[in-house]
This record gives sequence, C-alpha cells and structure tokens, in this order.
Amino acid sequence: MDLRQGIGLRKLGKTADDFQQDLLSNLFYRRGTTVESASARDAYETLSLTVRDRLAERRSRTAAAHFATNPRWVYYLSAEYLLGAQLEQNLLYSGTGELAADAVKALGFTLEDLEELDIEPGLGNGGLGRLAACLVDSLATRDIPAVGYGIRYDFGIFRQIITEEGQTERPDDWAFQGNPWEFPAPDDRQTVGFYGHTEPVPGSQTRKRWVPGEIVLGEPSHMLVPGYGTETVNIVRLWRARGSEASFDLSRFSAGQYAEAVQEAVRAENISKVLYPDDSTELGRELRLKQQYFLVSCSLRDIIRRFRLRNEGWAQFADKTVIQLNDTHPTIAIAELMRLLVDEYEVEWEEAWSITRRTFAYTCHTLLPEALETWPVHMFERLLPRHLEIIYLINMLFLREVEARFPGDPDRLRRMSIIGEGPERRVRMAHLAVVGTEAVNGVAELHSKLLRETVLNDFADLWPAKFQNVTNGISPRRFVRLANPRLSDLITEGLGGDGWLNDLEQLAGLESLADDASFVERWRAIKRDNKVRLAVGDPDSLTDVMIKRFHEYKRQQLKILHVLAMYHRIRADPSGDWVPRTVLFAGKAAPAYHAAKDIIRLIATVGARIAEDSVVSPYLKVVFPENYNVTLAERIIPAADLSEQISLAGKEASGTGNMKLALNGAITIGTLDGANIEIRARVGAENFFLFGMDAYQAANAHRQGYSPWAYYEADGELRAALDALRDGTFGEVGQRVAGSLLDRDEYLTLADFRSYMETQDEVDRTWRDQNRWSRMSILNTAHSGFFSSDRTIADYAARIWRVEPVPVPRED
Ligand code: NBG
Repeated sequence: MDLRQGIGLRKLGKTADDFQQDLLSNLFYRRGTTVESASARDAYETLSLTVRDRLAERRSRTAAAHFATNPRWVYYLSAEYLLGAQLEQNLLYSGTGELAADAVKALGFTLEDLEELDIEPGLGNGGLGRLAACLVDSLATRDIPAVGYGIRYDFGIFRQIITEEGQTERPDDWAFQGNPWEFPAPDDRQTVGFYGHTEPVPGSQTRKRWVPGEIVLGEPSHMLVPGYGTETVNIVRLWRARGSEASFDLSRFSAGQYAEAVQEAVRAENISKVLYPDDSTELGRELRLKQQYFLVSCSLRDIIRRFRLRNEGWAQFADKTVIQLNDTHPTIAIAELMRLLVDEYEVEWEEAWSITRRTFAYTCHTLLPEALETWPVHMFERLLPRHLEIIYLINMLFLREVEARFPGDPDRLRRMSIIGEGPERRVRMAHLAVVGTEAVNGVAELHSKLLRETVLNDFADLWPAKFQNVTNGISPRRFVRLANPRLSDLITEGLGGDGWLNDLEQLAGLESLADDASFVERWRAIKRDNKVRLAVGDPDSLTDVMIKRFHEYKRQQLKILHVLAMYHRIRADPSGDWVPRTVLFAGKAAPAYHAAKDIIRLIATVGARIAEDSVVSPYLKVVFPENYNVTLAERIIPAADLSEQISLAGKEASGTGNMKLALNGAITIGTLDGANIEIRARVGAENFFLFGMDAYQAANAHRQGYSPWAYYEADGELRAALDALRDGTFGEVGQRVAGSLLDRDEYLTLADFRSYMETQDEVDRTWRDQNRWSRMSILNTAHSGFFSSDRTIADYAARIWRVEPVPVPRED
C-alpha cells in the first residue's frame, strides 16, 4: 500500500449503513463511550467527527492535487474570522445531512438537538471577520489553493447581555467544551521573538542580528474549509501562543512562589487570550501590536516552510505566493518578510524588496481616519526594534522615490511618510501597506473611489495603477441555503435546479416569477413563517431590522429618532391607520465606546417605554435580541422585510449585511453609501428606498458651517423627538444622546432626518400594497446575484492575485 497522501486509504462508505457504522465506531473508539450512556454532547462530538472524517478524506485528495501541481498559492492574513456554526455547514458541504439525521435518530437524538450544541467560534468582531469567512468559503468553492491564517483566541469577542441598563459584556469562552472541528498540528509550531536589541553583522551594511528579549511559541491548529459543489477542502490555520519551556520557573514553583513561577508563561499565553484587547491603556495597545506580530511571524514562517516543500531558492517565491493583508492588522508582515529574507536568508536588500513588494496585496476596509492604524515609534522600538530599523530604511528609499517624482514638495513628503511626525512620532501602517504591496483595493466602488480621492490620494497620484476595487460579497450557501432553507427550496423549484448556489447570477431567472400569483403567495408565506420562527413580534407587522455593529457613523441614533417620531404620531392619533412595525436592533458596541453603548441603552429604554404604552404598543414594538453573532444573523435575516442601511454617506466602506438582507428579499432603506449604491443599481431604483445626502454633500457639510440647532429649530417633529430626550423622559442616557446630537452631530443625523422620515412614509405606503411589496422583494433577490462572494473571489483571482484554480479529482 502506498501511504503517501493517503493513497490506498480505506474509503469511507457512502450508504446509511456505512455512516452509522462510522458514527458508532467514533462513539466507541474516539469518544470512549457507549450507546447506552451517550449524552447529547457525546452524540454531537461523535457526529462532528464522523462528518469531519469525510471532509478530511477530501482534504487529503486536495493536498495531493496541490502538491502535484505546485501552484501559485493565496495566503489570506486576517486578525478575524467569523466562521459561524460548523456542523450544519459541514453536513451540507459533505452531502451527509440525511445520513446524519437518520444515524443520530438511531442514537436517540435529533439533528436539531445536536445543532444546538454547535457553538460558533467567535473569532471576529464584525463585517471584516465575516467577510474573511465568506472569502475562504468561496476560495475553496472556486478550487483556489489557499490558506487562511489567523489567531486562535481563547476568548472571542465578548458575549453580550442586554438589560434596560444597556449592554454588559461577559467572556466568550467559545471552546470551553472543546472544538471537534479543529486539528492540532504541533509539528508546525513556530518560535516568535519580541523586544531585545539588534547587533551589526560584520561585513554587511544592511543585515543585522536581532536578539529578542522574549520568546513565545506559536502552536497551530487548523479547521477544514470545504468548497461547495467541488472536491476542494482548504484550511484555516490558527495560532495559539504558548510559553516556552524556559517560561516555567521550576525553582520558584518549588519554593512555593506559584504565581511568580508561571508569570512568564501567562504573559506569553495572553497574546492569544482575547480578540481585540481593550486598547485604552498603553499595555493593551502593546498587546494588540504583539498579537499582530505574533500572527504575522508564525504565518510567514509557515508560508516559507510550505514554499520550500516544492521549491528552492527565492527566484520563484513571488510567483508562487500571494499574501493578502486583510486591513492593516497584519501589515507588519511587510517588514517581517524583509527581515527574514535579508537577515536570516541573506538575500540582498533590493532583491528582497522586489520579492516583498510582489508578494503582498492590501485590502483597506475603512475610510474613517481614526480607524487607520498607527503605532507610537517608541512602542515599536521597544517591542520590534529590528522591524523599526527596516521600516526606517523602507521609508527613506520610498521618500527618495517620491522626491524624484515630485521634486521640491516637502509637504507631500510629510503627508506620505510612513512615519508621522507630530507631538508623538507614529508608524502609519496603512502607508506601509501601500508602499510594500503590489495592489491596494477598497471593498465597494464608492469606497475605492474615495480612497483614491481622499485618504490615499497622494499614493494614487504616485501609483495610479496600484489602486483597484473589489466589491465585497457573501456566501449564498450560508446566508440563503442554510439560513433560509424554505426560500432556498422555493428558488430551486422556481429555477428548476440548485445551480444558483454556486452561480448566483442565475437568480435573475426569478424575475419572470415576480408576477406569478402562486409563486408570490408562497414567497410571502415563507417570509411570514420565518417571522413566526424568529418570534420577536407580530408576524404580520413590518419587520424593520438594523443589525450591525454599533457605531455613530452607522446611525442607529437616526433610527431611534424615527421610532420616537412614530411614537409621538401614534399617541397624537391613536385611531389612525398605522402600519404596525416591529423594529429590531441587534449588534454589539466596543466595550470602551461609551457613546455607542449609550445608544444601546437608549434603545432598551425606549423599547421598554413603548411596550408599557397601551396606545402605541399595538403598532410599534422595539426589540433587541442580545448577543448578535452569525447564528443569530441567520435567524433574523430571513425574517426581515426592511433592511436599514442608513450610515452617513461616505462612511461605510461597503457593508455586507445589506447584501445578505437584499438576497433574502428584504427591501433596503438606505443612503448612497458603500455597496448600497451597487445594490440599488442592480435591483433597480424603484425597488430601493433612497434617502439622505450623498458623500460629497456630507463631506462639505461641516466645512460649510453645519448647525444641528438649525435643523432642530426648523423641524417640529424632530424638535419634539429631541425634546423628549432632553427633558429626561428617557432618563439621563436620553439627555446624553440628545446632547451629543445637538452639540456637534458629527454624522449629520439631524440633517438627514426629514428625508429619512419622508422615505419611511413611502415605505409604509408601499407596505399597504402587499402585491407591490412582494414584487419588490422578489426582484431584490433576483438581482442580488452579483453579491456572491464567489464573484468577489473571481475578481481577486483575475485582477489582483492572477491565480488559477486547481481542480481536485473526484474519488474513483
Ligand atoms: C468593515 C467596514 C464594512 C465592510 C467590512 C468588510 C472594518 C475595518 N471595516 O463597511 O466597516 O463591509 O469592513 O469589508 O471592519
């Protein structure tokens, strides 16, 4: 038998009997229990292993195909992955759903019971992390050889509890009961240095020796990422920090100094303890930079190890490797690759720089200047002394290039420098990311345009061809097939097949069904049914959802002003013909972001007040399901009628929730921001509720002397809503929120209020014509095909990565 790459492996059977056999054997031999004493958790773990085995078999064929091809690889570096629950997805992708349902029944459980135990890895925070998960899904679906690298945080983003006091945070110990989807890979462990000093290397100008002051181990594990409708199974490799052997002080332990004995190990392990440690202290900020370097250092060494399995020397490295930097968090990789090449592998600086620049590409996910990361030079100097030297040299050579192109323009040099001057010198990571990469992309058309015109304008002048757009996308498998199975079945029936699941433009075929009375009726019945299952309000009311992180630029405060205005209108005319609405908010606020937490608290307060009001409550209900995550999103999105995408134009880079909602037949009320613009262009202006100013008007408003008070004075309804907050009716939190709106209103909430109200009235009028509404809903789904992450990956592959798929042969 030839054991390499599993050739000659006994095949896992395909019949119900085989599956049941494997399940039992896993129960006995891997879980170590018996049918009689198996708990639900035993059954869950065993089922997960049985499904995982089937993917692992495909994984071994994938690895064999990749090894034989020696292809160009995509490496995706990301601080976050919001993978979502794994069991249901992996049942679907391995085609074992029915076998599994029967097999667990024989053990006395239902699949639904076991799915309840499948905790999602909360290794991300918002859109950026979920995007990473959709992209790795589509990379595998498109047969592109790829690895996603990230950190295996012990604690994900916090678990949110909502009370009338607002949000409180609890640790999210997601892997407390273990994670059956993960394979440890201790052989690929890496060693990472921090602190210390550098020493010259005799005979070399550019090489240095870095002597770190602290050594930490990075232990990898990986999770399988199957493609849909294909054989490829890629991986996401996650690093966990460990103290080295030397970090345990046995002599102190023996002397009873238990805490001191492990303090160094604890310090090391803290690196992968939590996602985004609070950065309001210097220590917290340093820990974040440490995390970033830890991820980068482990991953780059792993990438080089993989490269060397099939290649020699460095000539081929940039041809065989593309590393995508997901935002600035992994940007230190540019300096680290230079360090590895120059210091450790003795490559000449120019050659190393040419390799580095051709290897990396950078995706920027923001326009908010405060979200473009910078690190104090003194912190860098202490933590990563060699990297700072390298960045200085990169910067010097870069500024020479700028000077040659734009002679005598010191202002431009100052603006473009990787080192920002000012009261505190700081390393500008976005600048490093632009200088050290071959391609830079924004995540929606408007965003990419504004990047070129504003934040990265000088760089776009210098290197216009470097700047590209790749509009974000979402996985239709997770967000329709798994989240909305009944709609998915109806679409499959309507289109005469399920080919749309990996060719989403096929949805356009639904257009002709938008006038088919029986199709429309079923469409509507499914939406209603999804509302019944969500169980937050009257299923016949208009379900109006705003689900996303809490941030002032996203303007949940505008939505709450609308709620207050409706409250006043209904109170003033209790017998009016009001369209009943269930307004649903969900999302987390950063623990240290007080203004955002105030908005959550205000929503809870207003919601409670309305619930007590017997005049208003028949028409208006505000709900806030707590702990928004992928699993909850999958329940809310299929039930939504109206999708709130109301950020101030020019602030939301793309949005991806907007795409998920449109794809599930919710109609958007939104500004001309991010991907809203592209959604509207595709679904049609008549199937989209537009309001508010555009990005250029918004950018000018403050400069032109914007005054929130002028809007307050001019608009009676707005004034009444704000007065209800100001006079303490909704407690101190209402006063604070109103205060901040009237004081500065950074995000022009009051300026867009009237336009928003008018458009909401239009929403109500449209809702009364249910046939029209349903037609709009169907057309939203029909024309959302562009927003598949499969298309996003095709764009990256063709325009940024220049990679080809490597199909994996089917089992014979
Ligand atoms: C977010 C943007 C969203 C965008 C996602 C994914 C960050 C820094 N940015 O608009 O705010 O959809 O990235 O690109 O998390």
